[in-house]
Amino acid sequence: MTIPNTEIRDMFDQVADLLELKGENPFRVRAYREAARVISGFSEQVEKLVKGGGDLTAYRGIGKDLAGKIQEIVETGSLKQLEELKAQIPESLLELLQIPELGPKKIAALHKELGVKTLADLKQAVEAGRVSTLKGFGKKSEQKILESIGRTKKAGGKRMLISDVEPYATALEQYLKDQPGVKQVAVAGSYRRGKETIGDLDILATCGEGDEEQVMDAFVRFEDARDTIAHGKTKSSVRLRSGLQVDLRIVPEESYGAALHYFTGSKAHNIAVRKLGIDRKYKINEYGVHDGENRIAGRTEEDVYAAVGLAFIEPELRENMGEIEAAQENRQPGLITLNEIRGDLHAHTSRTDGRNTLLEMAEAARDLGYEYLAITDHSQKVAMAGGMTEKDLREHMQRIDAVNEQVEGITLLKGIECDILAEGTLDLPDTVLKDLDLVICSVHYYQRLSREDQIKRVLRAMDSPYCQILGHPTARLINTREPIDIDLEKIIEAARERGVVLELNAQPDRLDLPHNYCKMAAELGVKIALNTDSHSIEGLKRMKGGVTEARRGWLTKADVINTRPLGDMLAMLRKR
Ligand code: DGT
Ligand code: CA
Ligand code: CA
Ligand code: ZN
Repeated sequence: MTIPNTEIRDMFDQVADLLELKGENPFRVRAYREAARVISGFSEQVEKLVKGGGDLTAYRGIGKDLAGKIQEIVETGSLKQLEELKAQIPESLLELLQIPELGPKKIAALHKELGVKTLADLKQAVEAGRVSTLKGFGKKSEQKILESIGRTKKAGGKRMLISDVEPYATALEQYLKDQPGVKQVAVAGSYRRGKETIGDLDILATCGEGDEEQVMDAFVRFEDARDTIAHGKTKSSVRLRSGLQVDLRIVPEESYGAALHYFTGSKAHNIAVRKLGIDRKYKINEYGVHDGENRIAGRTEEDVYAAVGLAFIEPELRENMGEIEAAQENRQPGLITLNEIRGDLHAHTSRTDGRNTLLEMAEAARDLGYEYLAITDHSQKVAMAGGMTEKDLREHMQRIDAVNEQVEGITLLKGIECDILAEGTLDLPDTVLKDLDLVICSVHYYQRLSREDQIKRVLRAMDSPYCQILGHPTARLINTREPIDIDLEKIIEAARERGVVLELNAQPDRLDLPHNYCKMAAELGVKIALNTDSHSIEGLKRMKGGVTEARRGWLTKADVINTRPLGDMLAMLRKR
């Protein structure tokens, strides 16, 4: 593994940024800036210098303390101080550094004086004219900040949804596999871990000796590539027309497993694995696991894990959220798979805001091999989606009965997605809810209530014996809308007490309940319903993305109610 000077420089710059955001002593901040500057002026590789036993303190601007930190970076690939700082400061605050008008000092002031935590907060504060009331900001700078916020979004500053990235990843993988000389191809990085959003694609390949150049040439000629950012023999990068950056690395076959492991990440997982190596006096990098001069593993990921006493760890678990300990103790979860899903419990039809009829939805679900599909159209409050009154719903229930008579091989369940009103009451009377097979309760309006009012409202809804599933619990829309301000730990606890099932909504921009809370819920014995919330027959196929999020949340078949046959599934719903 080599660490380029630029990477060391960036780490020190980040430390300086973060210290400044924390309002630390300006002299300390300046020392790190100076170190970054000195390193970027080096003409030789810092790593080589350190490994060759060179004395860094001989350089101006580098004292004993910094020399020690450089050594740490060269030896471990990371800097503990930086990781600790990152953990202390909300990630959203770092986004603000994208605004050219704002340095860390100004961001710290915005945070302290106005409570600004995100770009969205900043926009609000500017629009309300609050920013110009602060020292160091004027009306003019307010205007500039507003323009910059607009640009960060448009310039593709946003991470792409994994569902939007998937077609590119699949096409590129196939395209590379089709090139002469290519042996193995894998898309690594956050994509392989199944993260909700993707920063860039990291592709690895192996090929015959001497074929590297033509493979790289083919890569930069990929028809959807807009710009070539770098074009080398072992590493190239392109930007696609969508703005997505793609890196391709060609690695030796004996290093393929080590490289796949390294570039799959996450970084936190890699650091933890490397630590296990250090305990055994091994050095682990993207070329292999080394015992002194000997490479003892690297061809496959399994070998890499085995070298440090671990069973293979599924990519979706690699977030350093306990997977290392689980693999050491051989208590890894048997992660849920798509083919274990027996039905879908949240679907809309053309009666409200869906595109397809009951019959079309039923046949499509049957063709997916499902045993059941719950029809859960909207209740009256959601008027713009054609939400139903009690009378409407009773008519709809009759139509569902009729389709059940007509279609073989699938059972439609009579359900509703009942809106949770502002005060936490349900949008339809108990008299009709009691006649349904299944009731999902969801928040659609009043998303900006205070934390206190929001939790009170949702808990009240959950108190109703008819609330069997809590739909999309945070109401977040990834990249578009923040989650409602609510204490999810309390919601999970309440679900446990009342026997309410929590939904993991599989819509690509929802993925709600988020994976870390899925894990928490399952640990407390709260069951999950994995639903597409589809509004069309195509939407029913979105289950796969939900399964990925479920896997990231450590869920097994046993945690998810719609892996069960119909009777068993219904028996797991709250009695009323
Ligand atoms: P992204 O692209 O932001 O969605 O997230 P990733 O996880 O794909 O991150 P990326 O593309 O920056 O790097 C790919 C993988 O390479 C990352 O998951 C772990 C590994 N990696 C990158 N930088 C470092 C590093 O400084 N130290 C270690 N240990 N691993 C790193
Ligand atoms: Ca990436
Ligand atoms: Ca990358
Ligand atoms: Zn819905």
